[in-house]
Amino acid sequence: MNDCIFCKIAKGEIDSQKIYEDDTVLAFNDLDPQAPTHILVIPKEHIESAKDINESNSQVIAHIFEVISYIAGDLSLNDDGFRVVSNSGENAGQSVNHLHFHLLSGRPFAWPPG
Ligand code: DGP
Repeated sequence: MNDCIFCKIAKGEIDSQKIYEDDTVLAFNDLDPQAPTHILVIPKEHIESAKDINESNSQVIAHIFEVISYIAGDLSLNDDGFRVVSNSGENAGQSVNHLHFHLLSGRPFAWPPG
């Protein structure tokens, strides 16, 4: 999508601090970190949010979780743990309409979320 920030980041048109990249997935540091580790993991193709996951694109979602597991191991997040969050829609606080998974670690997280 032309006016989508995360599409531009995926294409390299906007800089990001990359953590991981392959043909279909990109992981980069969040601009406004909410924890010592706060990484966004996105599909390079434009999918608006979790509401748009279906059998035509779910392969990349499965791959995103493989990537999350790889990053967690690579950055030694497994001992203390981590949280994966995807906000979908207004009430959940989604502010960028390109599906993304927040990978958060480095401090305790409350449950239930606010
Ligand atoms: P959400 O509120 O769940 O839609 O999360 C969007 C996140 O994206 C938010 O934590 C801030 C981050 N973000 C927004 N614009 C940029 C950007 O241009 N670069 C980076 N690295 N992160 C961004």
